[in-house]
Amino acid sequence: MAPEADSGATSWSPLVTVVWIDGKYHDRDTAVLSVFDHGFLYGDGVFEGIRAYSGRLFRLDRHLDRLYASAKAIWLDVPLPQPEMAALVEEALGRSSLKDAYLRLVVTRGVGDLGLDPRKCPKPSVICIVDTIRLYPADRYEKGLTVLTAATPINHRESLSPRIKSLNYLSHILAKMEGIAAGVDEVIMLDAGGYVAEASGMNLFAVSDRTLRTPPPYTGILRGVTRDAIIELAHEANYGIEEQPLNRYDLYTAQEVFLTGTAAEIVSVSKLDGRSIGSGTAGPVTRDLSRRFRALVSRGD
Ligand code: PXG
Repeated sequence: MAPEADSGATSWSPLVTVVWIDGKYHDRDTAVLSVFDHGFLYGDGVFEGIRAYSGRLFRLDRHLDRLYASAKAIWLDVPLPQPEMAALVEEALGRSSLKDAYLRLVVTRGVGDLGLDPRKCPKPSVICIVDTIRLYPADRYEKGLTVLTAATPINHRESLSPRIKSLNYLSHILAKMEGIAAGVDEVIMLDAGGYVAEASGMNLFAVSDRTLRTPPPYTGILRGVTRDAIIELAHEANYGIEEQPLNRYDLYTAQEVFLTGTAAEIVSVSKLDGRSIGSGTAGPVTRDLSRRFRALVSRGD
């Protein structure tokens, strides 16, 4: 696929935000979608959030594998093969002057009629946004986040599976709003059975005695690309890893708790539901894994 240039995107201009929509490039102001797109009308679609470090996309293939799996699960045919999607994402990044970037890749059911019947949407929409993201102020990476357990659980795994990275984030947004209303930085969500699931857009780890514990994806959480990278790094560093269901007690009594995600990277939890976790600042294992993660992303593998 050779996407055509559009809307003043000349090769020499210092572009920052770049948006590719169904074959055309736009800047932030001209990047618009139809109000009849079912991604907008019904949240009918899937997405990925991908980071680039020094101009290199971090684990693009893993993100694309998950995107195509999410699409399969919602019975959506992505209108271009995975290698072409990879080339398009690389090209969109190259169009931006950003070297450290955050990319949002979205595939929706496409433009249709009112009425949720997806047969009225002949062509899925594909969108790739190249921009930046910052979830927390820099000092939170030193001090850790204050966190609350939200009353809103994640979706049931047999309803809208949390393993699908879909455009339906309402339960996570409602949980996030509970945290905002309570004046904390972040929330932890439980699953329908009361086990600890994940944060509003991050996976979670508890650390005690050099062993990391984290919920397994099959119980119904998103299998994070950052989570997998941390598990690999922890193996290399000879930490124990246990993927097992956790409850709040396990977090309250852990020496360290940290969260992982593409946008947030690795950030520790200093307080959960009023209890200080460990020393109350980023602990030694979290710091060690953060250092290793920085080295990994700068190596780019
Ligand atoms: N759980 C959920 C529900 C997520 O949405 C993660 C875990 C972490 O997965 P990765 O693959 O990123 O390690 C996510 C990812 C945002 C934002 O805009 C959210 C995510 C990723 C990027 C940006 O808040 N969520």
